[in-house]
Amino acid sequence: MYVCPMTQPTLTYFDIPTSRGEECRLALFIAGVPFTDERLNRAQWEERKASSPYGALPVFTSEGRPPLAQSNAILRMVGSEHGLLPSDPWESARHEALMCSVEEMRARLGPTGRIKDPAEKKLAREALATGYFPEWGGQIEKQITGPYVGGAALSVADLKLFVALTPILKGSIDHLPPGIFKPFSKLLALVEAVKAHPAVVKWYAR
Ligand SMILES: N[C@@H](CCC(=O)N[C@@H](CS)C(=O)NCC(=O)O)C(=O)O
Repeated sequence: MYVCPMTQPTLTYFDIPTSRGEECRLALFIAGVPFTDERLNRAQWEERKASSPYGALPVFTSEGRPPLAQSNAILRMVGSEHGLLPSDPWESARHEALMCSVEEMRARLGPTGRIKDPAEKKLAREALATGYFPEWGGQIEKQITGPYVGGAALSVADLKLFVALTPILKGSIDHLPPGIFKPFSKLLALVEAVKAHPAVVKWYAR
């Protein structure tokens, strides 16, 4: 049985408005869970890294529980506790599979950010833009019922897609044209629907 903790839980991440920690913060906020929004700088993180479960952030801590790491596990926990995942286990697992696919996409894109040589980086990103991304976008498109992944109800998978795709759609990633997702109308409509969701608007207006 779930026992409500006496102190509010903490979501620990970096002070950046993108990526894995942001989607967890957004999910907690939308779920209406009061939480401590702990933001570490690099020096603070280096001190804590070795004692974190998997040497990476985000980490979610709640009284009486072991710390929970891995963004998808945190999102699944918040989503299933607070109605941001479907109650049907199979449909819920389909949402989780999509979140795994977003992590796979990040695993392809992330290393290109660490390429030092500008020409090499450009080539790597252009290869993703013409090969990997159109294929990935097509796979995700097929998973979307519309406007959200599961239809009318917002889920943590929608939040993850929104956070992961926004920098690309804004053209913030060098050599990734913002138009790479243009053929995927459901995907683009989903991002717009999440952006316009009243709770999401409220989170970014804080
Ligand atoms: N699979 C993990 C990946 C976590 C991850 O790579 N986190 C990055 C920030 S988005 C991090 O902690 N980087 C700092 C480090 O690895 O020291 C998840 O989904 O949470």
